[in-house]
Amino acid sequence: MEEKLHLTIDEVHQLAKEALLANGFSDQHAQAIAENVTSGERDGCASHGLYRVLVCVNSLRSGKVSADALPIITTPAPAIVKADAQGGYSLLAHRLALPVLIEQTRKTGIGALAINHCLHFSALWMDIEPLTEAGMVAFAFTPSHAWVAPAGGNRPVFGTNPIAFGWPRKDRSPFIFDLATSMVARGEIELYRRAGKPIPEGWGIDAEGKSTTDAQAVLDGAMLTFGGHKGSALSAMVELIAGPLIGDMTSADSIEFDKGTGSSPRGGELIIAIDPDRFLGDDREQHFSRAEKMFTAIESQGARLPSQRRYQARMRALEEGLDISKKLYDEIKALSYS
Ligand code: NDP
Ligand code: PYC
Repeated sequence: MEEKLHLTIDEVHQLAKEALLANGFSDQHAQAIAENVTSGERDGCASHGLYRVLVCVNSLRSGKVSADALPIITTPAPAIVKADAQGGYSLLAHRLALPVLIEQTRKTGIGALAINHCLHFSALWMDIEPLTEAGMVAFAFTPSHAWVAPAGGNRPVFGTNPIAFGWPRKDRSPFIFDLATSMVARGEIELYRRAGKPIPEGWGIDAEGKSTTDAQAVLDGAMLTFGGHKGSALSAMVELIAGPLIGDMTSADSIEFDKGTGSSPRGGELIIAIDPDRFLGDDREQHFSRAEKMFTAIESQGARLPSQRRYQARMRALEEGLDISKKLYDEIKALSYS
């Protein structure tokens, strides 16, 4: 049984921020990253929680990410916002560009934010939740590193390429799903490897193309898409719309840039926001009540909505704090002294 430590949410944030600052990240970047990984840990998303501090520091030490880049935000067209992260992590660029995206989308009804030239490690639900809080429908996409074989193939082409979608709900937490187009996020397989546990059958293949439950063999071989050819098509879409369309790298470009350092993927992220008021005007309530009927129909048969697990974990963590792996805690603490 893995040894755990009980921490408050503030202590988790402090642990992350101290390690990031000690390794040279500017206060703005350290704050944005620490807030993000703390939210991941709080919401029960361990693959995109504190564990990512190790990857961020490795990326910095490998010279793959800027510690203090100041993003440049521009609006080249009324519905287009661009955030050039200048080689830093995406999160500060997202933070600075978000109010601009919301303002533009209120004017135009639909708006797109391209975050470019960034390193990206984070869960996408965090990038769209603030848009749903502003009453908007939102989508987010990002490629990663080429780790995933296309359906019918056996060599990596795609990243784990997540897609997130958010729908605002009156007086309730938003409907959000956020899913890798691979069977699982790579971070999940990394957590199995760290725990020395076999992964479920079907998540990936080894370097010879054979199915395996050995986490390391899949990390060295290829991950598989979810839903066979359907996940493969969606993954290709993410490569295209959050790569070439916005003038940025594909997952294949990103892994080449990485040069085997194990750093976070480099590339872009596309976020699309829609203001329902521009479609519906005064009829919003009437039409949104139909959405609520659909959510009720799902839940009334015992099925759950995506994100419900996260929201429950969030409530628990806010009330009781969090149990953190002691091994991970020690590794992050050690980053400040090594
Ligand atoms: P999961 O397969 O665990 O979950 C995907 C989605 O399905 C979540 O919204 C989840 O909600 C929901 N869900 C899970 N089980 C059920 C169920 N039984 N009924 C209804 N809904 C369900 O996540 P992934 O492994 O696909 O991805 C994990 C994270 O990794 C994502 O946040 C993603 O953004 C991130 N990621 C980031 C990448 C990057 O490059 N930055 C690359 C790849 C992934 P809930 O959370 O409530 O369980
Ligand atoms: O877990 O697949 C993943 C991932 C890639 C980049 C950030 N997370």
